[in-house]
Order: sequence, then C-alpha cells, then structure tokens
Amino acid sequence: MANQGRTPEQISIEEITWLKRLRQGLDKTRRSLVNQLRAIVGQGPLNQDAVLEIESLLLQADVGVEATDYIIDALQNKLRSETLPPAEAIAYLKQILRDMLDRPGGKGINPTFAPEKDTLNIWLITGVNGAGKTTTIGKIAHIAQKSGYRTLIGAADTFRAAAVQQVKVWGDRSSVEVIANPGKNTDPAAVVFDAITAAQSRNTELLLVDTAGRLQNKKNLMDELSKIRRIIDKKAPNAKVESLLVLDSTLGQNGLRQAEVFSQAAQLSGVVLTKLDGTARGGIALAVVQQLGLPIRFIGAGEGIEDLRPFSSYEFVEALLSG
Ligand SMILES: Nc1nc2c(ncn2[C@@H]2O[C@H](COP(=O)(O)OP(=O)(O)OP(=O)(O)O)[C@@H](O)[C@H]2O)c(=O)[nH]1
Ligand SMILES: [Mg+2]
Repeated sequence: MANQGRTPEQISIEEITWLKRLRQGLDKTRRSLVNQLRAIVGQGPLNQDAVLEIESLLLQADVGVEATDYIIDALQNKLRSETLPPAEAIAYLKQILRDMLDRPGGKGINPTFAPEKDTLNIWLITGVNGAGKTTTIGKIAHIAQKSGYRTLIGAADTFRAAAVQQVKVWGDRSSVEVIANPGKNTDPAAVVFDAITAAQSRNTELLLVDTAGRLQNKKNLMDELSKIRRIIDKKAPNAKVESLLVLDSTLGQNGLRQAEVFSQAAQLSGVVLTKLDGTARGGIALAVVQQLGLPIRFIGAGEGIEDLRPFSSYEFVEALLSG
C-alpha cells in the first residue's frame, strides 16, 4: 500500500534502504546461522551429527522446537535421496522457510496486506507494554497516509498518563488525526466508540486503535481488550477488522507465550514483529507462524517512522540466509 505519491526513483531508494536495514538488523542472526549451515548442508546426506548441529543452530536463533523439527524433516527428506552442492542446499532451505512463512497453520495468507479502499478497516493493535504498539501505529499511519488512505488513530491506551500524548506525537508526524478523550480514567472502550463514530462520519478507510500493554493485572487487561473487541464488532459490524499482536522479537520464545492469552481476548489475525534490528533471535518469525498459526503482517527494524514494512517472506529469508 506504499506506492502512491512518490516517484519510481524515490520508491527504489526507499526499497534499497529498507533491504539494507533489514539485512543489517538480521546480521547477528545471519552470521550465527549461515556459514555453519552452509558447511553442514553442503556435505550431502545428513548424518545424525549434522542433524544435531542444524537443530542447535536453529534453536539458538529462536526458531522454536516445532518449526525446527519441520525444517529438519524437510531437509532430511530431500537430502536422503540426493546430494546437493552447498548453494543448492541453501536454496532449498530458503524455499522451505518461505513456504512456512507464507502458509501459517496451512491457512494461506494474503501476501499484500493492505486495507481495502472505500471501506472502514479497523486495526486493533495489542501487545504487552514496551512491545512497540504505539510506535508501530505511528509507522503504519505514515505508510497509510502516504498511500492515500483516509486514516484515523484511536487513543485507547488510557492507563498511562503519557500514552495519549505519545500517540499524538506520532499522529502529528504522520499528519493523521488522533481521537482521544482528555478526561482522567476514561473507559478505553468509550474512546473506541468515539473513534468509530468519527471514522464513520468521515468515511475513514483505516482506523488504528492503540491499546494499553499493562493494567493492574493480566485479567483486567484481557477483560479490557475483550470489551474493546465487542464494541468494535457491535458498532462497526461491516468493518474489516484486523487484530494484530505486536511482539518484541528480542524476547524470543518468551514473547510467544504472551500471544495465546491475547489470542483469546482479541481474536488475533496476525502479528507485527518489532525490534528485528540487532537481535540474534530473528528466527522467531518462523516460530510465530508455526506455533501460533498466525501470519506476520509487518516487521519493524528501527525506531524511525520509515522503519516498518509489510512482511515479505522473500525479503525476510534473503536477509536471513544470504551470505
Ligand atoms: N530498535 C527498535 N526499537 C523499537 C522498535 N519498535 C519500537 N521500538 C522502541 O520500543 C520502545 C517501546 O515502544 P512503544 O511503541 O512505546 O511500545 P508500546 O507497546 O506502545 O508500550 P506501552 O504503551 O507501554 O504498552 C520505544 O523506545 C520504541 O522506540 C523497533 O522496531 N526497533
Ligand atoms: Mg503504547
């Protein structure tokens, strides 16, 4: 959804900058994976030692047990019947990873994740505190605005005093209006109600809803998210709703455990992986799709407004495995 209003030259410079940044971001993961993998898979049929080595490399990159088993099985099947030169073996491995990333839970996904034009799309952004929700909203708002979508932000994190101010700063940066309620102890569901009312009267195409990452306790947080979700479904029954979990990739497997709880409360439809810049845990993307059965929709690799992109399995796997 990012191509309107820019010249081809601007677009290609941005693409190159992004790919460079993504590669740099995954540098640590790649360095620990690629050379060793290259050496192992290039030796022909995988013996038990090689399998154990690959297993440990993948687990170190936080690929997770399930996804690792799947990858090892696929590699073994292939390499049992033929000996591949290293480059071809790596190419085959890339293919396995791309297929996994493109078919989370075997469901198949929409590869160009874009809001539908001339329709109200509501994206509910959830996740634990500090995961990068508000930053992600600012970045998505920027992409959406550049792409010509009529966009609004609903500031439904009313728990922290500074949260509304923070999301307003992002709204200013991306020239997107923020619907907020300045009163103290405002009910976040009421803010969502107001934001949907505003969106409906202005023919908004994308409403981004910021939520709290921490409340008095986990049950309160989940109750609040469930309530927000109910308000959305009731007040905007025809809207296209996406419920995105923002996951901090530096937390690795620990982050995944949070996901199940959110999944129940917010009926998740996808994941945004943040902080892929400078983590050795880039393999978490594979664990997300394999363990949660959810597609990755966006990835963030930096704190700046341009540092977020719709997820592309091709870009990701190239950045992860090209030497
Ligand atoms: N390096 C890096 N930092 C990021 C990225 N995304 C977010 N951050 C940083 O992570 C910190 C937390 O981001 P927020 O957007 O405030 O997180 P949040 O989920 O809204 O947090 P709460 O509102 O407290 O629940 C900020 O310092 C961001 O700049 C990313 O992709 N890379
Ligand atoms: Mg926030």
